[in-house]
This record gives sequence, C-alpha cells and structure tokens, in this order.
Amino acid sequence: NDPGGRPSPSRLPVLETNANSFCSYQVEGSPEKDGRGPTIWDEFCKIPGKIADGSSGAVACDSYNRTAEDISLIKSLGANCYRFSLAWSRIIPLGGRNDPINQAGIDHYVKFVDDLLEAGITPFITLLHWDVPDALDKRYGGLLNREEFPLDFENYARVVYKAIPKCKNWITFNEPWCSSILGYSVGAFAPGRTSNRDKSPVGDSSREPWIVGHNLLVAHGRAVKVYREEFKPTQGGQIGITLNGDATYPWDPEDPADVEAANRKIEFAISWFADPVYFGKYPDSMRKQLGDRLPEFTEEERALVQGSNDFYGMNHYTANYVRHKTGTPPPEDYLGNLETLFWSKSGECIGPETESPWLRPNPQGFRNLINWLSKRYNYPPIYVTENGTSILKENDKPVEEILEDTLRVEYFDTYVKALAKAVSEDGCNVKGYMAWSLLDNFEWAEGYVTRFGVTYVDYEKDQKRFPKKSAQSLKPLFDSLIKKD
Ligand code: PNW
Repeated sequence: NDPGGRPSPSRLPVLETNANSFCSYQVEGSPEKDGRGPTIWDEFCKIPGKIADGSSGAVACDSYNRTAEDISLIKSLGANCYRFSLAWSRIIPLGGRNDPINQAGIDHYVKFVDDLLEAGITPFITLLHWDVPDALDKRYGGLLNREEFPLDFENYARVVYKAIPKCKNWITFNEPWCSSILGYSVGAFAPGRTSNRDKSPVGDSSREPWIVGHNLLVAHGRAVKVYREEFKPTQGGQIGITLNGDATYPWDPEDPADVEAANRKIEFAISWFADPVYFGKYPDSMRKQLGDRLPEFTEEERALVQGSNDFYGMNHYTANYVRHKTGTPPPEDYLGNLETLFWSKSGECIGPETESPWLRPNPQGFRNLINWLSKRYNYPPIYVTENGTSILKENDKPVEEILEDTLRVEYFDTYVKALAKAVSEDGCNVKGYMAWSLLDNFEWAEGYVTRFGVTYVDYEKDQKRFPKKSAQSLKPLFDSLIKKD
C-alpha cells in the first residue's frame, strides 16, 4: 500500500487480529496491592449515586491476580492479540515526574507482556484509559492543567517504553472524548465535574471539556515524540491514539441542514481530536460554534500534535439519526446542541435496544464511518480497538441463557462483515480488529449490571469465567474472511 494513499481493494489480507480489549480499572481489582496509588475512579466511585449499583472496581474481575488464567482463556478463543491498559498509579503511584517509581507495578506488567508473547499473543498497550492518578487531580487539577499534565504524562510514557521494550503497539489515550465530555460536562465519569447544579462537583462545562481535550492532545503529542525520538529507532514499534465516535445519518437526506448536522456531529466527536492529529487544527465547525472557549494551539503545541499518529485507533459501537436545530445553544451544553439525535424515524428503528442507553447496533453505520474516516484522513492504517455490545437485561437471565448470547454473536457477525466490505470493496486500510470485551467487567457508571463480555464472569462465585457462545464465534468468523495465500 502506498502509505497515506488509497490502497486498491483487496480481499482482507489486512486483518491481522481477532482479539480482545481491556482497561486496568475495569478488570484488575487489587487497588492497593504492590503499592498502587489511588486514581480518580477510586475516588469517584465513593461518591453516592455516581455508580448505578453502588459498586466500584475494587475487586472487578480480579484480573491482577489471574493473569495466567486470562492468557489461557485468550489463547483458547484463538485470539492473536490483546489490548489492555496500564494503571499509571501502579507505576508511579503519585503520578508526577518528580514522584517515586514503583518497581513492583512495573514488574507485574513486564511479566504480563512476557507471558502474552510466550503464548503467541501480540500486546497492544493503552497508556491511559481514564484512570488518572488521583494525586495529580488533587495537586494541580489533573487533566485541566495545561502546563503540568502533558509533562507528567510524557515522563510516565518514557518510564513505560523503557521498561517494556518488547511491546510494539502503543496507544496513548483511550477515548479523550469520554474523559472530556463525560468527566467535565455531563459529570457521569470521573472526576464528575459539571455545570449542572443538581450534581456535584461543580465545574464550568462551558470551558473545561475543551481545555481537557486540548491538554490530552498535547500530552499525546509529547508521548509520541518521546517514543519516536528515544525508542522507536531501536524498538521499531508503532503508536497512535484511540478515538470513539458513532455513525450518523441525516434525518432528512434531502435537507442540507440535516446533512450538515450529521457531519458536524462526527466532527465534534472525532475530528475534535483527529483533525489536530492529521491537519494541525480544530475543525471549522467547532471554532465557529465555540469561539474562544476552544483553546488555540501555540506553534509548539501544533508541531507536537500534527502528524502524531502511526495508526488510527477506532472504537465504535452505534449510530444515530441526526436532525439540525437552530438558535444559540447554551454554552454549558457540550455539543452546543445544534443537532438532536434519534433512534428511529417514520417507524423505522436504527437497531434493537441493548442494556446501554447509548447503544443500538447498526452495522452499515460501521462501514460508512470507516469510509468517512478513510476519506477525510487519506486512508490511514486503522486498528479497530473496540467494538461490541451489551444485551438488554442480560444480567437478569439465568446463566445458561446468558451463555447463549445470540444477539452478541449476530452483532459481531454483521459488524465484522461490514468491516470486511469496507476493506475489500471500498479499499479502506483496516489492519486489525479487537472485540470489546474478553470478560464482563466494571462498566463504569453502569457498574456490573451491564455486561459487554464474550465471557461471563460470576461475581458471586469467585469471579469464575464461563465463555459465552460469542466467545467461540469470533475465530471462525475471521477464518472465513481472512485471505490465505
Ligand atoms: C467505551 N457513551 O466507553 C470504553 O472505552 C470502555 O471502557 C467501555 O467499557 C466500552 O466503551 C463500553 O461502554 C464508552 O456514553 C462509554 O457514549 C460510554 C459511551 C461511549 C463509550
């Protein structure tokens, strides 16, 4: 493939992986073991009313103590790659560049990577999947601090690259949109800041999400620069950022205002981060709507951020119909709501209900969005780093029924086939696919009620794992699609 250019359509020789994805706080448990420091999620879970079932990640899947068992599980499902995140506060418990390094935390992850490689599984490491060390939040406002946060993240990244040279695939951040919007506008995720007076802690949602997004971009740029200058020449790996984003359909495809709103919705979710990474600037639609509430890149920051992806990490779950609105939106309202989202129109529903209020399956949307990204960013290599679904009331069913997760089997079947078409018919450059997720786990504000796993975890009985039907479906699905020479 001509790097950056549109490759000629082919029969999926590109999909290296059938794999699974994970985040430290959602699976590890053991929040104090081996010297781990507290994170903003440990603190957030203590606030009454923040987590649906009043739970936390304190035990979760107990994965910190079951690495051997989990690696055998991954292997038994035929996956050849595993994405997981590190807990920064296990490596530098207080987080900062002048704080002590915790060798026990490093040793744990070094061994985990060694064991994965031994089992023939390629590790993809996410440096930060939302669980910011709490000490940094208390010390200087964490992600809100434009001077300190990027430097501390750069230092942490350097410590990790040095300690784990065998890992060749790095993701700086998972879903900065969620950290910014859910953490500093909606208030549903840690640290939960919001302008909504019915909730606390109180923040300024008219500005904070855009500042946090900006700081995450600059921190990403710094971590990439360090990797490229100090480690890539000898280690030879690749690095990128993972962004989430839903597909959109204009409510009325004949109405240019709806078409524009559908596009703007993607720009506010994805291009907010991807345009600076690929083009060195924020989208015009955002500047127009947010004015000076959206920070400006200094020349130094722009140079750090532009060109900072070796690949595009894509997390994707759902789609929406989008209808435009007019008027001046309140500044605290994160999208400025110049659009309204719908699940159905004229009796036609975008997809079946799931346990997640924000998720309805629509596989055609996946293909459309892969094409949208490929065209806008000139056919970059894409790794799908998360894709999957919850199932309506799955948690209320008897275990035998949970294990027969037909809707999830169908979700993967239709989504992966849509992805295969984006590659073989549309010429998109998708390199790998990772399902979300290997195990049922701590689903953030939804607690343990919502299950995304291809493996059932019995939280009542010692975290025992039982693969669901979907767990067995992925390997045959990929075998049927990947071209063998
Ligand atoms: C992703 N939304 O999060 C995360 O990367 C995972 O940690 C998470 O478990 C998974 O999706 C399933 O939820 C999202 O409200 C959470 O739009 C919420 C939203 C989007 C992504």
